[in-house]
Amino acid sequence: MAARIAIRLTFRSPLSKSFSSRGHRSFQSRLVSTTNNRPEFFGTSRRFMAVLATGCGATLAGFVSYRMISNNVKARPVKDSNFPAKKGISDISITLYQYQNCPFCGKVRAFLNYYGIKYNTVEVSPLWKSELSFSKYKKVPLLMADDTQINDSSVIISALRSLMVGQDSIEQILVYYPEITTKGADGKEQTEYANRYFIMYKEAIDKKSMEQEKEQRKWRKWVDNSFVHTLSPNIYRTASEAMQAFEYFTKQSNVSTFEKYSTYFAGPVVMYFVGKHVKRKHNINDDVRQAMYDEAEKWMKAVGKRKFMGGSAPNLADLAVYGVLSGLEGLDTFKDLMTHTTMKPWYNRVKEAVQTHAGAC
Ligand SMILES: N[C@@H](CCC(=O)N[C@@H](CS)C(=O)NCC(=O)O)C(=O)O
Ligand SMILES: *[C@@H]1O[C@H](CO)[C@@H](O)[C@H](O)[C@H]1NC(C)=O
Ligand SMILES: *[C@@H]1O[C@H](CO)[C@@H](O)[C@H](O)[C@H]1NC(C)=O
Repeated sequence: MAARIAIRLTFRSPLSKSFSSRGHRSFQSRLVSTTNNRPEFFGTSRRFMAVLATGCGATLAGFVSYRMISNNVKARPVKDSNFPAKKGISDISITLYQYQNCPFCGKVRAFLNYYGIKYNTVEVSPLWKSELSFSKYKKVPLLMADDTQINDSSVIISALRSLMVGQDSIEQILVYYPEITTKGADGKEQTEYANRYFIMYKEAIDKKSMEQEKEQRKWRKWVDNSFVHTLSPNIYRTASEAMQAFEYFTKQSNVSTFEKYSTYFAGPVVMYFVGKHVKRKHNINDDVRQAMYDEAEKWMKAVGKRKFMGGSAPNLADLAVYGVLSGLEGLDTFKDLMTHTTMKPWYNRVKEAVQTHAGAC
């Protein structure tokens, strides 16, 4: 019985669910709208303005506006009238709930480390997730900014970046990323966040910066929707690689003895099949290594002659690609990726920038 539970629950452990739950969904037509206390804020087909700027203390000029993802989107309830005054990111106590090897968590850590933001981590145990008992949202990463809970890696990054470049408080910024509850084909409710790749600037920027923002959004989205899905079937490609991955992952994260034990034995076998399942689901080429190399080269081609996609410094897309890979160092998948693609010099540049907190200002 214990073994069966372990197998069932292990199926939902670090990499599995994330990789298998992200199909192409259109939530346009299946919205279960939440209540809307401030129709003027996210009125149906109303445009709202996001004014864009670049990095730390850049020059500002110009505007961009965009539509909400769907005309049906309703904002979640907004606290009435006044938001608390803005607290800067260095005055906020940040706690990241994570799995050490979850690619989405690696992305958030890369972001926090690069900008030199101080934070604590809480390692969530993949089997029982007791550390998340306070939350209805049960995935990692989940971040607490003082008492405010932020869910989803890309929302966390966009919201914290918006806090760094704008004048709004974190509470106010989160209004721009409304929760959208959708019903999947299977009838299950799912939570998505609107605008998750948008940075909400409060100042204007020039046309060139606007293009750069657009490119950054495109590739951040590619990381979540494409790149990450080519990694998992590689990690668990063969039974022995699956075993290697589990040894590596259990060594890195501090799960309790029982969990470690059951994860260790049930894990590789289950994950081997998860690898196969994810592959089918996302229609990845038969040669999963090649599929991963191909995606990696797409990224390198997009970076082109630049040092980083962000130019002389990494942008959020650079940090995202680096972040999802950083948890895999030490695995064959990672070594093969570095030797069979042109990625290595770029990867090491980002790594250096992240580890030296080069974005701190
Ligand atoms: N869209 C989410 C995906 C997060 C996600 O799927 N996380 C996985 C771990 S890598 C998870 O918590 N899955 C649920 C589980 O383990 O039960 C994000 O970007 O943060
Ligand atoms: C995160 O999820 C929780 C539910 O557990 C919800 O109460 C909270 O508002 C969400 N945070 C954001 C910023 O949407
Ligand atoms: C695991 O525990 C060890 C020692 O108790 C600690 O040094 C290490 O940072 C922990 N790792 C994680 C991922 O929490």
